[in-house]
Amino acid sequence: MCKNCYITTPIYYASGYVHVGNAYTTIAADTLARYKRLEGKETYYLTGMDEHGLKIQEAAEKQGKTPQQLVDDVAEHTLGLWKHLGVTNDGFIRTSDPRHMAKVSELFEKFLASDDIYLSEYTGDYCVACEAFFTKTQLGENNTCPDCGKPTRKVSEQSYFFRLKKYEKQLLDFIKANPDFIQPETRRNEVVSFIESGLEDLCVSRTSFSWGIPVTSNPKHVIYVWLDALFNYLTAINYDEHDDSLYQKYWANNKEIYQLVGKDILRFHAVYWPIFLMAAGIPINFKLYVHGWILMKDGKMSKSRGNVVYPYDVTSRYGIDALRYYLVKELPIGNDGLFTYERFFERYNSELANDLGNLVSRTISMINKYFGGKIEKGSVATPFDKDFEDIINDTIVVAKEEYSAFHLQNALTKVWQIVTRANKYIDETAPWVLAKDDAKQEELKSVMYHLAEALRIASTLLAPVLIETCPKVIEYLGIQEEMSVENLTFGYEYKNNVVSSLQPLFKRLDVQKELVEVNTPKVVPMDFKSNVAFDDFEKLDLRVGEIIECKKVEKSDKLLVSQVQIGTETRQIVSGIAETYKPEDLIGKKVLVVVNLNPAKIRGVESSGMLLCASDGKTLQLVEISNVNSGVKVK
Ligand code: ME8
Repeated sequence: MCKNCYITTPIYYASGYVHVGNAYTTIAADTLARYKRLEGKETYYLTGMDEHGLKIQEAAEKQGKTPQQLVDDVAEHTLGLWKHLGVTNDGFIRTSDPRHMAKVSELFEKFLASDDIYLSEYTGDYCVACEAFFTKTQLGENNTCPDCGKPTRKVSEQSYFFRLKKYEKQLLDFIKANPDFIQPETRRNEVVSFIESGLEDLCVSRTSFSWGIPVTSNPKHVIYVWLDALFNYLTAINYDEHDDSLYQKYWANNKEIYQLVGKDILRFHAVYWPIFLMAAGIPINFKLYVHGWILMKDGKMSKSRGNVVYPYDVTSRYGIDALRYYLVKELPIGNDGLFTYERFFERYNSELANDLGNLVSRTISMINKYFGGKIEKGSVATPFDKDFEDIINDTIVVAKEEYSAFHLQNALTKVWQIVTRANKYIDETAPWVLAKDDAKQEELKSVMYHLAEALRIASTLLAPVLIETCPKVIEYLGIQEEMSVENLTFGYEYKNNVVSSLQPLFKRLDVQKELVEVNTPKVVPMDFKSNVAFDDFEKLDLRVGEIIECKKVEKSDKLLVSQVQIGTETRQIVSGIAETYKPEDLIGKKVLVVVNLNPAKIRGVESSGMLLCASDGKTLQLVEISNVNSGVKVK
């Protein structure tokens, strides 16, 4: 059996913050990675950020940031979130990393040299949100994107193309020879019929924007974001570097590679990615595991619908385990799941607080009460012991298979059989009755031992999901060894006493009260940045400026370029305010300007300073001032 395991999530678009829907892939991958480590596998878990492309460039313009500032902010936020959610990634690749960029440039040139990429002219319908062209037959009503439903735009440009068609047969043969390459099977069938309907060569460069990896031999082109992004899975582990030991270990000589993706990005991973690998002569060693979406009552979670729930909204009140548990339990393999607070509270109360939480506190308190905290096997069995033991041992086998097949929901459901069976076992054996009968002490011991074993085994198997709760239960049972599923079986010898008292693991929620709470607009604590010294503040030079000229930046819906009079000087400043202001409305306005920011090029236009705006992300207003001459200091 292979000792190494490589697990990847798609790299997240750095255009905005992660919500509970797209957090799913990372939590699911973390669950799998934690499980594989429990199996004793050397596991490398990679996630990261997708930082190039028009989508990012436009999001940055909208926020009045440079793309680099935006991706730095989002990457920092996302890393903080993963840490908060207990995500145990080993690598975090960012596509703006110079090492990644250099390798993708090299690969592009290699594809040009091998004639896998050629130059031609392209006109097509492009979706900015998905960074993808679509053919007429793929488009939705009114030329909308078939994936996200947003309007597409016509884009026409001289472009490089990748010869996908050339690899059509080779890819089909590969998929047919490797039936488990794409899972579940429904997704595999979808991919096969997509390929059988005929592949078209893929446009792999853009000239209409600049935020991306330039083509080395023709730098007015930037490399298509998917060609750039997909190679993250290899550049992150030092593919083709001087020291490529990680690549050798986790890719070249490894057959246990899980690439997890949501169904929206199936085509990119099941068609383009293997073809890129074939062209580059890199083995296709991975298997693709495709999951569905977490939906809200009114459809997919999206900012424009206003139905977004962020992970912190949930974890700040109900804890990390509750969110992880809900998401993993909610998504059946191959289908979509739902996020509603009603459902979340229902699961929290019935499964976490009642089934598991109560089982733990009842078991520990009975072991204390009847045997002073000691767990012993007991020489006389009750009539229910054998059946209970069989269920536990069977669960171990099945849950392990389910985890490894990335059937996470099934794994949880299976382990829960131990929990529900244990609660039933308490009712069947009625330990409080046995306790009153001196002749039944050995049976009582056996009951307590079985319950402890149920908790030990269930906690070990649930540890990849309930990352805070399970280690606590193991500690409550007095077990000091590291958890492992390698030789997990009924029959542990307990050496230490259980803890003498414990706090409830999950406090029952008052559903009505919580529903009011989550539906009441929050008094959100102000996310002030940390303090700076006065000296640092003084480094900023803020002045009054008067806009004397203003026009739109070419090919941009969001940017205006203004000439701003600041005392005796005139500055050119680019601002992301075109959706709120017409150029002619700004002439004569007196505004506040940061004059000593390093000059930057935004969409190729030099900008030397920044106009201050108040913005909540939806509306925006320039900070104006009157009765003060331009050039005057603001302090
Ligand atoms: O797709 N429910 O990034 P991303 C479940 N940058 N999963 C969801 C979801 C939902 N409601 N919404 C999104 C990208 N996802 C590209 C990947 S890889 C070379 C480039 C999943 O930030 C989505 O399917 O839009 C993907 O797996 C992950 O969230 C990141 O999505």
